Amino acid sequence: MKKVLMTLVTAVAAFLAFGVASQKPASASEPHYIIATDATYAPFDFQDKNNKYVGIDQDILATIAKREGFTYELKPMSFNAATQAVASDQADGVIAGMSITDARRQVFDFSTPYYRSGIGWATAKDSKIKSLSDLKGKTVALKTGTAGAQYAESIQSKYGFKITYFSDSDTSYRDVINGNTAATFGDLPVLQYAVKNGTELKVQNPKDPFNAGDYGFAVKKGANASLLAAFDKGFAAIKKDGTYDKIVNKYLDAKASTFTGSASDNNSVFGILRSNSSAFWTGLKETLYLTIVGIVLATIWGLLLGVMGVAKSKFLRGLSTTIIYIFRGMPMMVLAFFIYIGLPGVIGVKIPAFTAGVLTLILNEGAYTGAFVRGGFNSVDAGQMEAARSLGLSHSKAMRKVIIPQGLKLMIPSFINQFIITLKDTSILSAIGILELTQTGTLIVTRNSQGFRVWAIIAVIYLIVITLLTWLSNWVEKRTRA
Ligand code: ASN
Repeated sequence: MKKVLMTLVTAVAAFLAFGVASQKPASASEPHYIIATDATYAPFDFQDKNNKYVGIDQDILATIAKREGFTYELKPMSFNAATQAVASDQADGVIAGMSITDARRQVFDFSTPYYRSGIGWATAKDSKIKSLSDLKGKTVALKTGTAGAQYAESIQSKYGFKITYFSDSDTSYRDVINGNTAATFGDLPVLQYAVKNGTELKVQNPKDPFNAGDYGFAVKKGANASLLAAFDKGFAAIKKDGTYDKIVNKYLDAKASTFTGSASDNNSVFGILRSNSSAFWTGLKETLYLTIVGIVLATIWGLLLGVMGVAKSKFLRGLSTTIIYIFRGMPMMVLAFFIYIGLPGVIGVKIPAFTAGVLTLILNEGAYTGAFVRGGFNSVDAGQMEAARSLGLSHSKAMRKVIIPQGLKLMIPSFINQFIITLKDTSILSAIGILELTQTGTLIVTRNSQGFRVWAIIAVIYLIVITLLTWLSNWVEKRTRA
């Protein structure tokens, strides 16, 4: 038991060290920052056909960083998670077409305003809805945590509509187009760019946005003053020398196909696979990496919890039951947000997304493993223990030599099941910005709007990997039986 515990502690320590080390250290001459973004927000932040982060925001940031001599690592996630990451010190700044509002000024310091925006609302092209009053009794699609959502919430009771939330703009647009919801509220320039490039929506207030305002780059209030100052300084310079206008025009004047690729790249499963092969591959590698590390560490932790669950000591049994109870009862997404967004604010240490993801897997999957391991040991016939003890074996020796080997065999199918669940659960970790397979799919869909094909491809990739994992597990099972 002690040995297992030591192995676990060492593995976790090594792993955490790796996570921290993989963050590029800041050098004295070139400060390094982590910048959160919402990479589903064309024309401001999105991935182009080469899976490179582009857009007005991204070009502005890259140009300013070069001018002002800082480097950064981008963390793409939902807008809501991106702002929370900055508020909890997980990221140093956020650039995401973020409206400067009074409420946000309580939490963030904003740069010089860099783009005029405001809230628009849109319906399906052929919708009969013409005014906000027509929304009575209907449902509108909103993007969580955005200024557009806040505006719609503020007029909800006046106009009597219901609300459904999504974590990215494209999904809310699709929901309206598919007829599930009647309208969506969002930033006018983003809606207009989508419509211009073929999204079948009708913007109802193209000339007069609600709550007109500006976008700003943001850092946590009172923190990262030098990053904000560098941004402002660089911004003033690129505004003056015309670079800013060039960047804006590059995106507003261009056809989306410049960034999204040709029709043949997007109109067939084969085309999508070919043009995004490196993105799919990178996403798959991340999923596999998370799965392997997650399975190994969660299994060790689960075995430990299971053994504790059948220990002689009442305290150890109680501890195991409590840990299993807490982490099995907590939705995995909540746990991931708690570790990634909640914890760093309290302990004052940045937790890299990958580390947070693996900790989530260890705690969640480990709890399930612990429960079936405990059950497996308990289901070994009580007579076996009695027989072993009557032969003079101590309790711990009887456990090690008689109960555990038999119990483990009983548990093999449960282990295989849990490995498959772990693989699938890694997709939940896309919410904290880990660029695994599911997040890769989201970024591709927001660019090419080919939801059916892209999600079919992703589903098939998961199925293939799960099949391989099942084969491997069954092979191992047969060997252990032999
Ligand atoms: N425009 C949104 C806001 O400021 C941000 C976004 O959706 N990326 O709330």
